Amino acid sequence: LKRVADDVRTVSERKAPWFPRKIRDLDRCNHLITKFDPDLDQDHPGFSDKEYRKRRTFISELAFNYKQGEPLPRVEYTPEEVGTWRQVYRTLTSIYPTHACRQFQDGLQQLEKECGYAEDNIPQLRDVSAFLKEKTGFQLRPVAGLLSARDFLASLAFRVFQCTQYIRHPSAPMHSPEPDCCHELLGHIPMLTDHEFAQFSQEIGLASLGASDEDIERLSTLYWFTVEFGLCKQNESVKAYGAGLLSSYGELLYALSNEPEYKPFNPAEAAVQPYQDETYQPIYFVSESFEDAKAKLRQFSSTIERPFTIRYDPITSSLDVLDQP
Ligand code: HBI
Ligand code: FE
Repeated sequence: LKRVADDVRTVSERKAPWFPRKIRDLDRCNHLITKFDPDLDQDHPGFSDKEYRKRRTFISELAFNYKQGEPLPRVEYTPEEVGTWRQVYRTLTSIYPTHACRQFQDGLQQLEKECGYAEDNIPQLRDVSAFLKEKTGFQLRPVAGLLSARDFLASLAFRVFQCTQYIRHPSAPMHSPEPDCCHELLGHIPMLTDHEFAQFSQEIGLASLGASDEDIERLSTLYWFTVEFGLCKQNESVKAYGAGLLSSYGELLYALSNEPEYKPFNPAEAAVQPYQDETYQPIYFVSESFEDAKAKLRQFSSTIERPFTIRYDPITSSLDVLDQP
């Protein structure tokens, strides 16, 4: 009898998973996925490098000990780390003029002028966060590695971007199996200086709060094909805006070659498209514009069933949760 009763429960009776309601609750959104951890993954380029792993532990501790509202920790990078950054920075910036979308290039130019972006300097999260806060209201918090999709998306709802602060292993400067500061600072941050894109990111986050595991999986796939691997039309041509592309020289060239298949961006389709996290994507979605992508995302989000409505209050950085009638 009980099972029958469970099955006929309506959406409004189902218990939603816990979610943060105020920005300080993000201190509890720190569940890591250990898939690519150099201490546990034998294929990680840093697996057998004791010094590298020690360094990683030190930088991880900064993130684990961080509490919302504290000044972001500064890291003094070693000449070897800066050397890795330089190699990545040089290679990628050489193809941005032809491959990156306009918003990305504008953002990067401002960051070079105001935030210490340069080939001989790894920018500090504290400076970048202060800059973004003034531009689009986004701020950063340090994270020790790959976060669970639920926690990662939840932070976007508060315009908080969780950022790793370590750098990839020097033996593989052009590739990293996990997010690192090259991916965050070069791939993600320039786009977060754009208002439309910032809003798009926050809306994926808001849609994720209290969602079922299945819906989190769909939203995280949608995030993958937009924020990570998205392309967009720009003056008759196609350019990249996804951070996974803009932080990977090889895939950025490949994505804009005539090899992969393109599909027009459609959230319902992108949310269930199988994807690759080990090799290049066989399929990319092309948005008309960020305005258009945002409108389509809103439409899609409204199909996610939740027993409440959420409104974000930017004055207090907290959520109003309203029960539906
Ligand atoms: N964690 N640190 C970190 N950085 C990301 O870019 C990231 C993440 N966790 C999940 C994730 N990205 C996405 O691929 C989606 O699953 C949300
Ligand atoms: Fe990313």
